[in-house]
Amino acid sequence: MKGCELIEFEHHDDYEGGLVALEQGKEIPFDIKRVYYIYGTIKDAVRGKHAHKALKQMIVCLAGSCDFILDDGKTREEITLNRPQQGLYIEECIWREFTNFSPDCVIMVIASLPYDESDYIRNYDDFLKLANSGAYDKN
Ligand code: T46
Repeated sequence: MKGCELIEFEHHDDYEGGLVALEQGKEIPFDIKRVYYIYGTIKDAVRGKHAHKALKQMIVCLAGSCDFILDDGKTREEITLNRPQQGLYIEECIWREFTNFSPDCVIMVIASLPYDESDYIRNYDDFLKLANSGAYDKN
């Protein structure tokens, strides 16, 4: 789906363990303005249920697993995140929901903008109108 990409990060593994490095301008294709993480989420919680007007994010499941449902206003895709060596890159105007959290799930999100409630589109009908208006058509 345009506007979303599952990215495999370079990882440095040896018998002692693994390491992934994320740098602005390399693995992270935007200036980093914020990092947050989500943990201790109950299995059947459904988080997200919104899109963003301008925010781009790289989402990494550092431990455990969860499922992301991604929607560009025309199609829906489901992606399981369960490895810290990969990141889900999501651009603006993509509806996301995430659920089916394992008890140990920790999600780290690297974001292109500071937190701003006015950047959220929380109504699905408003999202559909915007997504299908052509304003966010991706090349
Ligand atoms: C997204 C998914 C993956 C803040 O105060 N600062 C922040 O940077 C964020 C992200 C949230 N908050 C507050 C706002 C709410 O009172 O934390 C509370 C939970 O936020 P929200 O309901 O937006 O969280 P999620 O897990 O539904 O969604 C978050 C991000 O908001 C969203 O952009 O893509 O994680």
